[in-house]
Amino acid sequence: MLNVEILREDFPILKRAVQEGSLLAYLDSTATSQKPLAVIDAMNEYYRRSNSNIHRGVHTLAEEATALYEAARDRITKFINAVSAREIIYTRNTTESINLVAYSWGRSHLKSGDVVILTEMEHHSNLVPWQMLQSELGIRLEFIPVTEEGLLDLDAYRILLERKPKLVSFTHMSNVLGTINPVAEVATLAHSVGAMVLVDGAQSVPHLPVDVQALDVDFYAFSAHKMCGPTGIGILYGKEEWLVAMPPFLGGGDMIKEVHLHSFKANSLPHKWEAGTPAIAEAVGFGAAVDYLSKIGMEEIQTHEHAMTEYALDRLVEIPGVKVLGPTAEKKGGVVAFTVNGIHPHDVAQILDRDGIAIRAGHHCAQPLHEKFGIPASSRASFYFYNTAEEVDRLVAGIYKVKELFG
Ligand code: 7TS
Repeated sequence: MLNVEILREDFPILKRAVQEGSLLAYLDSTATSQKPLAVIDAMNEYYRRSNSNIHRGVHTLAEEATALYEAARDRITKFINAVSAREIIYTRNTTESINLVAYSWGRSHLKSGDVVILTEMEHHSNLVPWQMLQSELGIRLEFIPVTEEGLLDLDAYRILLERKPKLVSFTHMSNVLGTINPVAEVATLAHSVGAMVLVDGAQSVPHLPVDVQALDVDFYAFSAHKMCGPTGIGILYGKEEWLVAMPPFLGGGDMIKEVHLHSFKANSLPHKWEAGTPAIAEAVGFGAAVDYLSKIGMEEIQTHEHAMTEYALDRLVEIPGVKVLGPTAEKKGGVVAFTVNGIHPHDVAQILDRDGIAIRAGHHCAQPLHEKFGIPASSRASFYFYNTAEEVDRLVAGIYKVKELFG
């Protein structure tokens, strides 16, 4: 069992009063998580003590900065059980990681008529890069349907596989429905027809144990800022053989071995994929975040969030006119999107904010999924290990208040 009250002490922002003196109830970690002192202090200390550019100086600070940057990569490698740090590429975020694959692998491996399979529950980050290739190269996009319950329709997927896709790209966990998809099963089926597999792990790596070797995926993308780390840095995991073979994404300093007026030789992994001065302090903060999460334990985090989700679902179904999207707690993570009959999600969020309760409203960058369910938008509460049952109670009381205000 997590000692949530003790863990909350690590997050200065959770002590903040917002709006008319109400204590913050932060129920929006799906958008971005809050940051513990361990991360804030690591970045602060880096700037105070070791700030320098990396991989290019011989002076002490340059060596320290390089060591810190690479030590963080080593921790991230272990955290998702990659084979080696050469498979861990720093990017800006999940979005950039997916764009890197679309740009480099997509443009060198796909041609007109090739099929790429996505799902109806994707974040725009895993839709638009492929739509861009659709217009540019004439690839064909197919979508695994989402059932009424909010699960992937695997029977329909098996039929889609008969079209011999080149790639299957899908989210590990939906940022709206909370659905946790059977990644290993989807990947095995994809590989059986020779397709590559890319997984959007933006919502899974922060909330459950992830082992990329056990899942046997080709690419896996995630962001630091949703897992207690800073904004501006993310990861693309890729199997070494693909990362070696693919043409570079961005060209410039650090990603080269040698450059002549008319040619260049790309650097070895992982540096081939990191052109220009990277987010060094952010990498240091990312490493501290991974240490922090590892110390708590990803299983424990998942168990706590499951309990929160179960409790929230129980309480929300009590409220007349409230409809929750997605499956039961057993099949999802700590994301609870809902509608309140006759009241716009933005009004729900705005009124909750008056009592310090932070939730998100809108289509959550998953507009096609909302279209599928015939709604323009939803309200969404999401949980992390620092959330409490009392905050769920405040959410529920807040929704009753919203209903009262709107008659
Ligand atoms: N994929 C999923 C499943 C996501 O939830 C998000 C962000 C992204 C990709 C993009 O991550 P980024 O770090 O590149 O921006 N999701 C959300 C959200 O649900 N509310 O705000 C951001």
